[in-house]
Amino acid sequence: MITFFSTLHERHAPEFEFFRGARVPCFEVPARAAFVRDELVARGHELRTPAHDSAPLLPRVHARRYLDFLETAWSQWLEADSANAAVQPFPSVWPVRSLRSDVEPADFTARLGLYSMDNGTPLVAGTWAAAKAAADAAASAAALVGSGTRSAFCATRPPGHHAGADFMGGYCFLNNAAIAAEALRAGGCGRVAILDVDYHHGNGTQSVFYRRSDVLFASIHGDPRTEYPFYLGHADETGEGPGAGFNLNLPLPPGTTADEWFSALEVARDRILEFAADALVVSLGLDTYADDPISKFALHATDFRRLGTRLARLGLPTVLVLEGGYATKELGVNAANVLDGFEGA
Ligand code: OKP
Ligand code: ZN
Repeated sequence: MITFFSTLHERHAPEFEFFRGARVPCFEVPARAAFVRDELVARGHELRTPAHDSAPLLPRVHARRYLDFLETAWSQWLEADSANAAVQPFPSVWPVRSLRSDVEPADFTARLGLYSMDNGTPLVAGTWAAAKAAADAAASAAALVGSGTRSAFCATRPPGHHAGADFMGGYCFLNNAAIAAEALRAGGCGRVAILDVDYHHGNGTQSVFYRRSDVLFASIHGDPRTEYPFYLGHADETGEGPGAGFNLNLPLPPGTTADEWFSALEVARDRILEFAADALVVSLGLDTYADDPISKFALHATDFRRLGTRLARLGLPTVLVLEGGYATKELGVNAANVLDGFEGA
């Protein structure tokens, strides 16, 4: 499968995140994309450097002031104090209910909180370059698929599905799947389905399309009662206004087995077929893997081949974008198994 890959992902390499109040090494690391690239090359998949500029698409998904903040965040951080060059900024205060989010504070950390949903999404000097390259890959894959190629994959990081119109979170900055869907829409696809198979609910993607009927969002994920992102992803979230009925959440409990997971996939598949999508975007998280260090489903390497086969049987032009998956060494085999299952269907 033609796979879009840029070495610019390496520029997003934060050292640590917070876990239980302590600094721990990041789970979302550059080696993830390297393992995926190496396995795809070994199996004969074609790598391409993204050539489409996603800049015109970004405001269709994200708020202008959030994009402006993200693009210049590191220089703003250095302006606050030149000693910040060696420091990872983290938010420590957030505009929750009853606080104002319409006024940008002059304080950098307060602005970072305004544009963040958690303190688990470290930002570094190269974050914008890496996130923009991933968005460019999404735009490039959508352009290729929109012009008649059956499928394309984005072997990119950082991931995107937790990023909303005006916030980062969950290791995500720009919502690559939403950008791919918008690119397909702009290219003439009337109806686009997004299927999110990451272990974590794609709260950002859901929120971007929640009031729209032209983009269906369907997601299978760990129940938000116990799993990140906690505050979205319940089964009763079915869309609003013109989008009523165009959002499908299939939360599953920790410990869900592969057979149970594939039953949920059939429910999602039926809804996508009923929707009569013209194209499919897959938020391909591989953290449903049994040995994933932060997730609690039990899919194995062969299940990812089965997933690829099921995705292909939808019979739709398909863009796949990498989301999570933190069993880093196994990530390449698991991702390549999805692509090979798809192409072998
Ligand atoms: C991103 B994606 C674990 C902290 C978990 C949030 C998880 C983000 C997952 N120590 N932080 O959906 O794979
Ligand atoms: Zn995830």
